[in-house]
Amino acid sequence: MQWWKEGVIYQIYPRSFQDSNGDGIGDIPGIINRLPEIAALGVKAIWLSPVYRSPQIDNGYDVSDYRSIDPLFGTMEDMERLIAGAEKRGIRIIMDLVVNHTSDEHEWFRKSRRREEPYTDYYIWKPPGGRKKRPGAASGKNPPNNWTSFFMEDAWTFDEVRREYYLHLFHKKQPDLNYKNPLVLEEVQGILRFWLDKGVAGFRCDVINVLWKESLDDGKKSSMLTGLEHYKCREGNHDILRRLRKETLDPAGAFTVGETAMVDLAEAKLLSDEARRELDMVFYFDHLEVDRRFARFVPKKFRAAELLKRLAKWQQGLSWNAVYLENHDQSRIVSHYGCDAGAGQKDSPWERSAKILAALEFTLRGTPFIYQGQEMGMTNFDFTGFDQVKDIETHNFNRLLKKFHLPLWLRWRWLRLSSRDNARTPVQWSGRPGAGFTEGAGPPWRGSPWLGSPWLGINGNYRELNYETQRDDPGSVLSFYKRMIRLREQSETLKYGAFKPLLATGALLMYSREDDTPGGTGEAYVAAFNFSSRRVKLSGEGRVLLRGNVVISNLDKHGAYDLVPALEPWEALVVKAR
Ligand code: ISL
Ligand code: CA
Repeated sequence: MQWWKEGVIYQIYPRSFQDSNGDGIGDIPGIINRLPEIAALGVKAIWLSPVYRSPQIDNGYDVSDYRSIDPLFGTMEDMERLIAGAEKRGIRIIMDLVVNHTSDEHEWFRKSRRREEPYTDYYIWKPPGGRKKRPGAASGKNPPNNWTSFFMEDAWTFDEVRREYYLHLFHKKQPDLNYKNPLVLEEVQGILRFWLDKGVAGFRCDVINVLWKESLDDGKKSSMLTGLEHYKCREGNHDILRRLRKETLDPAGAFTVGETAMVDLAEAKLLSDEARRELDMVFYFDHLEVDRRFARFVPKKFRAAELLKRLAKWQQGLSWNAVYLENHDQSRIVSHYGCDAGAGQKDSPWERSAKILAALEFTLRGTPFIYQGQEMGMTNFDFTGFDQVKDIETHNFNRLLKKFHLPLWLRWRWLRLSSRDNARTPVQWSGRPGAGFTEGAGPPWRGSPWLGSPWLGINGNYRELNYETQRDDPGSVLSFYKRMIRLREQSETLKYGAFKPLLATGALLMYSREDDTPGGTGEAYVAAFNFSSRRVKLSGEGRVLLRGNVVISNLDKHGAYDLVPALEPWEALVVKAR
């Protein structure tokens, strides 16, 4: 029995979780102070977004020393106290492994740009491009190829010291490591061993499917990422993962979940197939882009039938799923697929739809991940303009859209929905100024420059929507999450049963989870969801399917159910059909 199939994993984005020293930035002592609340949720592990030393260009996903803790977050002793404190509560710690790239302030890069051995080839360096000026290259630039970055910029930067270009699939201060140099893989093995020796249980592996750049040839022009075909899920990448697994991770019994950008089902199967010993599971994005174009950036109409089709594809396509609805890069799911009207209010569309999404997550097959604040229904930010946004991805995309002369109102409409800052506003622990996140001296929100103000604005709905108002309310979103976690833990069918799509029309979707193993219990649950603010009638077929004893209702319905005529607005209903 693998622990990571049995339990729930809680993601913490440290800088927004809990500040303990009044500088307006979350830190590790703050997390330690909140271990009782995390344990009360009933999770089995914490995935910690990066706390390593970093210039913080990409909020820690730009690492300058993998073996030390950034002073913003505390000390190595704090980290060791967190690991020990969590373990005392039966909670494992999973670190964020960011090794597709380092910070340009990492010692390796500082020496590589000076051609100091053995670091000269730790990164991907190339002289300026061919003799003819590359079409489309910015003036004065002559990059080795036409690749673009995930942050909508050139993927190459000319270094004045080495007089060559270096590759960066993200920010120019995040140079990509060169995995064709065997020394790089050895360094990564050393990082893994360092943290495994500290007692961590495994790793969430950042963009772990783009490590191997097969060639540096020009890419096919693409709307999103020119060059992707040369480095996404290449055979060399699989070899790297198998080696890390065989030589370091398996001997330590370590867990891994890969974050695999732009991955398709066939690639995800290869990466997470147990027999191939690469990753235990992967984060894909398909189910969160039902109402989006160009990955998650341009909105389109949400259709429940499309969501069910994509859920079924991955639930039935992979032997095990990482089930998640939020993380530090995604908008808040209650604002995305739910409705955040009446945020913080009892029996509002917000409360119902936050619960409908919890019911969805915990009746899917796979390891559930909860992102900090999701358990209390935190919503997208209430910023009113780009001046309040900190995320570099949002600002870069805004700059790109400006080049295409999109008006400000349209740019803001799109980007306020997709900005990663939606998930990064401070966790709302109480209704007091600073939302219980910080007691900093500065004004309690909007991230003003004074010391002690939160690094990013606190959502103005913190007064009504916060942990304290929900903790002791049996009808709260938080209490509903706790019930879902317990229900799943107690049900082998909800954990391991087969996923079967049943029907989806308009805003209504239904599926079942069944123990159809030979000699199994034959137990089956049927789940029905109304993703709309309108009452939805059930068809004859739907009524027949949704029969049995209620086990989950976000409207507190219970008892035997037969021939249900309709679902109320934002209603989730799960019955034990047999
Ligand atoms: O591809 C994405 C999913 O739509 C992008 O959101 C995301 O940037 C990409 O998957 C990589 O994300 C990870 O690596 C980045 C870092 O900025 C993100 O926070 C991290 O989750 C670079 O380290
Ligand atoms: Ca702090």
